[in-house]
Amino acid sequence: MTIRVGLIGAGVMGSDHARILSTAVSGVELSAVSDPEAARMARIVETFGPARMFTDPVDLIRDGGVDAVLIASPDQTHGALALACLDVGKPVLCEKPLAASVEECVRVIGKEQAMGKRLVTVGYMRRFDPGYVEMKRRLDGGELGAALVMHCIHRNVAAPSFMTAPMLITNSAVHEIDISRFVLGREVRRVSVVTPRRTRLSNMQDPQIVLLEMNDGVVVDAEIFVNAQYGYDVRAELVCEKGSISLTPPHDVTVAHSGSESFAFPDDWRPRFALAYRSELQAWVGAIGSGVPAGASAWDGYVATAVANAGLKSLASGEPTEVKLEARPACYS
Ligand code: ISE
Repeated sequence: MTIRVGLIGAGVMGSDHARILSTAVSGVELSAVSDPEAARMARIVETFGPARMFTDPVDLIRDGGVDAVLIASPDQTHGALALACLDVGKPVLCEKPLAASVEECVRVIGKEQAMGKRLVTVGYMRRFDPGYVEMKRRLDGGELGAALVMHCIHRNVAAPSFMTAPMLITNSAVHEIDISRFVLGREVRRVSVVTPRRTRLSNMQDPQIVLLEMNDGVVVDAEIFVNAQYGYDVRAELVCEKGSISLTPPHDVTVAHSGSESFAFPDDWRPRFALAYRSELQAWVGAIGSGVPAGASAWDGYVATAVANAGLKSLASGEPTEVKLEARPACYS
């Protein structure tokens, strides 16, 4: 059976998802695309083959030729579009964040729970990155003892013009929020955002240090620096009682030349997490076929947004902020 996917959003991520779906994922066909800009839709159709074009994303969601929906539109549109997918009972992979507000996330969870069916997956692709998967496997194996501290680094080359200081948390640090929950298997109880000296190459608070206190006492520190200039660089080291587990940068070669050995950093997250994106999409398509969910759930999407929002309060107040979560519905355990 071929799953006909409708893609909402033909920007950077939408185009990349279109490429991966059309070239690297089996059992799927890109059947429709929606974007406010006709030229961007046309580029996807020209490059990746015939797909119907919709100006209104809700028309795409309701269309009989679309079995499942991939949302890659701007962050603030995610929640309403995910709800529209649930209205018609279609599986949806929603790019992170699930929704900008906690209230909207709660509406998605409530609706999914009432339907009695897991239809929403959130695109926290790092859960499919071989490095983080192995980090979790080694921690769960127990040979290194209990986790104590997780150090994370998340650096982008240069922030797009629409990026704001709060977005370092809601758009970038949400990945560390999600992946630390995934690796450690714990919830975040308190968030503090520390603001170091600012780079002169940006007019917002950049970098920021996001500190997550997990409910078993593990502390996660994440440096988020979105104008780091030199390359896209994501690192993590999990310090345990009897050793530590570090991600190794996934490059194909190192080059020895002129007295030094080096490797190249990617420009952004697409090459760095290429394998993760591909596995995430393949797992999503497989899960639609099998009915067994894979990847981050709507609950995970809700928690990431709730923790990020606590981070926003801490950024504004300078104080640590407690995270208060709803009770987890049984369908997400
Ligand atoms: C972007 O939206 C992403 O999701 C990337 O993975 C992240 O590294 C980047 O900081 C975000 O702006």
